Amino acid sequence: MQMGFRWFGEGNDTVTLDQIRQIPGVTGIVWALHDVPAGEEWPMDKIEAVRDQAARAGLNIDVVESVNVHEDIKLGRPSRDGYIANYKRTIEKLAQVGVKVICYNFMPVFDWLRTDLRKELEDGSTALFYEKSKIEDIDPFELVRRINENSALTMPGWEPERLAHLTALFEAYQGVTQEHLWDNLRYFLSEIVPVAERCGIKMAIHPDDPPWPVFGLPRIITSQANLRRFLKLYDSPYNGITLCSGSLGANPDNDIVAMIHEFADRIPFAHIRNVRVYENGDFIETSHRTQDGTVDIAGIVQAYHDIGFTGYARPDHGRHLWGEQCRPGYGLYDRALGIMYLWGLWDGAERRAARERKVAP
Ligand code: CS2
Ligand code: MN
Repeated sequence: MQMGFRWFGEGNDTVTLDQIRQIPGVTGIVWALHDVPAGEEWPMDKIEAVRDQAARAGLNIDVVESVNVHEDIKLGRPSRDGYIANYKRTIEKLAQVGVKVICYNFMPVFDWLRTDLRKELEDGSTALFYEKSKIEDIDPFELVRRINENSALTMPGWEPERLAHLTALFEAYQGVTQEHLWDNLRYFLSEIVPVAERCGIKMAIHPDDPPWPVFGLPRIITSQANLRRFLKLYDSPYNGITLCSGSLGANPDNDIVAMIHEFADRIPFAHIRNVRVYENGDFIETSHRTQDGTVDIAGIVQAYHDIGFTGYARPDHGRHLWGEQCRPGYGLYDRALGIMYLWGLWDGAERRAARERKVAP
């Protein structure tokens, strides 16, 4: 297991590369050009600038998260071919600087969706929170109307200045079913994966977060059965998964350990984090420790060890601790603590395996 740490770039992250290099066992950053809009080709000089910054800190740039997919590709619009051509050129450029894995997602309109970015936990720390009743069974056009009338009703991602843009996207997705989205994903993969194969880059789709449809928008990367279907859309080791325990774990029916075993050779990148799911379906992000949430993090790390996982991993969202001012979910402290917990589990698994090898006849 190779450990990375997400970094949003110089001037765009409260965490510095010097801090990251001091977290035990971290060998690389998980990075992206966050100022390049989805659909545009990444400029080589900007890619090289990140490569040089990371190299100065002794960190690799093997994993990119994310090269975002333009909505026209997800919608299957004729203009998708131009955006796909840009995507291919970005893959080729990333190969030139030694990138090994590209994470991306295929969620319409929103990336991760929460109702509160700083909900207080019992210990006074804060974390990302999802309140089901605020999102589910709500007509998005009705929500836009309500926020327009009373801006205090707003939620993360629904800031008044984004409402016109959101409305246009919701209109575009009307009538787009899950089956349409599967078709558009297949088309995208059939174009992209051959290029990735040629470049030696593994594509790794991130599951939908939360893993169910929201606001009437289709979502498909949500469960073990759907991941199986996804892998069959294009059968290649270069068409893989970013297995995110926190995203999938928001649905307690998802058995992450079983997924690690079933998809063992198709997981180039692991996101490991915990969530606590409440009986009413709300969930909050917690520390990475198994006992603090409902996701079996100890079992997950053991499963990665059992399959001989040599891919990349990172802690995922953390809580905001000790008064830290940071990007929601992406502070230094809780993710660094998370890494030490993950290494503790991993090293324990190594010791057990070595002992078992010794006593074996
Ligand atoms: C995060 C995502 O929600 C999560 O678990 O890891 O924000 C992730 O970074 C992107 O969806 C990947 O494209
Ligand atoms: Mn994730």
